Amino acid sequence: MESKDWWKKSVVYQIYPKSFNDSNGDGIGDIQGIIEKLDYLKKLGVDVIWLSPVYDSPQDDNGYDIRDYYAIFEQYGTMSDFDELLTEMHKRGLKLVMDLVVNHTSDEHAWFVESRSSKDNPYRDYYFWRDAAETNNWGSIFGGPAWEKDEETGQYYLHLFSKKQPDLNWDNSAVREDVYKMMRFWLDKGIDGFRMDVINFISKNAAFPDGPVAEGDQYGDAGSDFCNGPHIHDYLHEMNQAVTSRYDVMTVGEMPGASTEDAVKYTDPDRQEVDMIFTFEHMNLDCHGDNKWDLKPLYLPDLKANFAEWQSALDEKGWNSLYWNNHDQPRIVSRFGNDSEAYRVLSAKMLATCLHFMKGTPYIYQGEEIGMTNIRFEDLNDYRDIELLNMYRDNKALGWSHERLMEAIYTKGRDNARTPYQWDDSANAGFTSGEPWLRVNPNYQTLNCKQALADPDSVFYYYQKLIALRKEKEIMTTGRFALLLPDDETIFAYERVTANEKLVVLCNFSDKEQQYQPEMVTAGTLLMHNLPAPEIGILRPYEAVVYEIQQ
Ligand code: TEU
Ligand code: CA
Repeated sequence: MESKDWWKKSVVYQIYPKSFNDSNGDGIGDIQGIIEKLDYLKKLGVDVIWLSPVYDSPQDDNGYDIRDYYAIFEQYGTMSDFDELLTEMHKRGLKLVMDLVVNHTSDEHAWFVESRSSKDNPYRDYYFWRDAAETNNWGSIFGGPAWEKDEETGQYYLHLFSKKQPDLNWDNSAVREDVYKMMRFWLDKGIDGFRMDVINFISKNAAFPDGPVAEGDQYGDAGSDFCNGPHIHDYLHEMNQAVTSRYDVMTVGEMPGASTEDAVKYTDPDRQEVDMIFTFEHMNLDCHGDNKWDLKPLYLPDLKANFAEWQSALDEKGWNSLYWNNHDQPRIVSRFGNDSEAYRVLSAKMLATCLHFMKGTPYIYQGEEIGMTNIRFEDLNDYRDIELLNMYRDNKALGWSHERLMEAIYTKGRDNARTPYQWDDSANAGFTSGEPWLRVNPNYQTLNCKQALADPDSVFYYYQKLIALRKEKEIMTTGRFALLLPDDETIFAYERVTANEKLVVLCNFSDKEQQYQPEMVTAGTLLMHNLPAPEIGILRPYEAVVYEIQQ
């Protein structure tokens, strides 16, 4: 019998359906396309698939704007395609975690269509409606004000994301009950859990006070007036007790702005809220403040210190997710590695080593396992993501040069992660026989899954080994983390310790040879390495080594 916390030993693979595999030539990935690739995912060795939203949606935010929680987006397929996917996954021992997007719906959702129709409609309070004087100075994360005037009733509705993503009013128990009912519908189909979209935003201070406006900003900082808001723990506990605790499932909450103190509360099993969360702190170290587009180089000791803080904060109680990539983040080999011809494969393996030997559940984003890279499309019209297109518009108006704007997009744009999966060197990387919805990265001729599967030294087989090792080495799940060489600016070193053994992990994040004290690994046996014949005390450019030491 599988243990209740099977997710502590699992490796999760995220599929962004629009870009994964197109089975019918319309240029859009789909569910049948995913089914075609399940044997590939089984070969990789992952245990769980996190599937980004496949629900009916007008696709304003690529499915994170849901129009009908009980239907499949027609270009992804049908409900019977979904049922087939779930059956085929379970046949292969793969679990399916769906994306739960309930901070907001699409403005085309029936609830919002009703709600906006009149002030006394029974669904009016499913969303936040206010007269002009009662709105506040918050901005939308996708640019512009967070309040949109609706001509029908002359009131404004709140949208933390796009105008087509109105925020649900979780203070209304009818909203909560409708969400729980929908969750049970999917859980009763047999899915194995939920990734919960910006779930720590669902509780707002409904007085909507203005937030302080930082120097140079246009909108107020909401602080805990929507991020980790007033009733967030009550609502997550209620959801746990009413729904998720009644199934053998995993839950991971996406939580921008959550600190380690917050995370201990959210993931402490005694509090019965969620199993783990996605932190954003390590993803906000290569920018000034919290403006991802205001670029600054990563200072490795900052990254090390942040991981160490999260590893120790959740060591006794709670659980970490571990990720470099997802559909909102640029590709890690281009971001913290080196995607040049000389170092792409090597640095991708180094980054994988650095992450997968930490304590927590690792998440692999589609293409990360073959070292897919960022793109640099010259023409802004080749981009599709609402967030980066709005940023270009807004910051151009603030005087940013085209060059600075494009560099920000090349470095941080979400489309970096959303270019079609590169299956092989045929037209459109084998993703589609039609016109892809987003251009394929031009490097697909040499960087693709077919090539990786044919090369025993590829990033793919390195990930396959890392994933297999997690099943074999209990210490990867239970060992206590301790950071080593905290001030070193090029080596990320740490150890994992149990009563009778330890692992020492050393990763060179630079393109120069580095040295370390040989006694750090004496009497150790080499467990993992990304270059042949490592020399103790020396790390070649982007070299990663892991030693196992009995104690
Ligand atoms: O993302 C939450 C979120 O805040 C992101 O927008 C992130 O901060 C930003 O994109 C960093 O580049 C979730 C989903 O993952 C994202 O795809 C959605 O756009 C967003 O919520 C709204 O549903
Ligand atoms: Ca398709």
